Amino acid sequence: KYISKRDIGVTCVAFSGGQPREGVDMGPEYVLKANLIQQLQDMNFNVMLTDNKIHTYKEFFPESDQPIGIVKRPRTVGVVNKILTKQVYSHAKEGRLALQIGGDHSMAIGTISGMSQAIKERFGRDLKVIWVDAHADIHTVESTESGNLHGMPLSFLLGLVKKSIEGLEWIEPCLKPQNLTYIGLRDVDKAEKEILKKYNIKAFSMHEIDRYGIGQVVDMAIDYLSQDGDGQGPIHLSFDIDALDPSVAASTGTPVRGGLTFREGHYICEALHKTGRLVGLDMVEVNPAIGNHCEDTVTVGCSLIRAAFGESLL
Ligand code: 4U7
Ligand code: MN
Ligand code: MN
Ligand code: MN
Repeated sequence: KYISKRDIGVTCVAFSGGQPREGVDMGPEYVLKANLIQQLQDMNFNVMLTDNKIHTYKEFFPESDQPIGIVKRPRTVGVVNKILTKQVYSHAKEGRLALQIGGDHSMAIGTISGMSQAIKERFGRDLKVIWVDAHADIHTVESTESGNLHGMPLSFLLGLVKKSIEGLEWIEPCLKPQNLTYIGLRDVDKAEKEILKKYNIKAFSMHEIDRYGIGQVVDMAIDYLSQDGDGQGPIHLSFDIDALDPSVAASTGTPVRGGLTFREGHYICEALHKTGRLVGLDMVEVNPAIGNHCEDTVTVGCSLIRAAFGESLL
């Protein structure tokens, strides 16, 4: 309804500047080598790769990017996301489904900024976001203890801090707290818990998944995001591979035990496809340099993407 069902714009974000570990910038290369584009074409999609290449954005990195307070690489994260915003915007504006392969999760600043702007212009509506992650990624520049921007994208998108920092001032708050829902949380810092409470943000942690099962949790998440207008507003899925249990996806920078099973992760993607409301997907934090069998994590990433775009089991 919102977007062409058969055209996908893929943006490869070979970026690691939002966190300290090397290798997450190789995520896109490995996912493409695992044949994702062909797999999507075999599902009858027209696939357009942004600029026909994997973006490192390195030509745009500032020469010096000293920490501001403890926040690391703010100008680099800023400039990459500014470009990524335009890339995602131009796919969504043309009516393509937008798939972003990461890369660390700071890239959601750009993917959601670009997508929400396009959705606003095309349909006059707000974008809804489902954030699948072990972590809440909602620290502000004031509350962060690590200084890593992959733990902060949502605070910028929600506009939680009035005073921004150099390189990141351009970000427009484009997401309302009531349009965000989490699934899979299990490693949330104290300051983040306070933010979730203060803004009354809906979250389904692993505890709720144990209690109700993934089927009901996904229903509740979608129902929660269906309370305005015709109840059919477009949804963006930001999927951090560390939401999955480390036994399923070990090659990631911040693994946390007690995560989603292979099937629970796929179920989320399948159910969102079935809504017909999915307009954008980020698959992030795959780090092929971590662990001995990174192909396993890469393969799961590819199959989650196919599930979200409608690969059927039968
Ligand atoms: B990811 C953390 F302290 N909260 O702020 C932080 F636990 O995108 C982790 O979800 C952030 O992988 C993880 O650094 C960011 C930490
Ligand atoms: Mn995470
Ligand atoms: Mn994350
Ligand atoms: Mn992580």
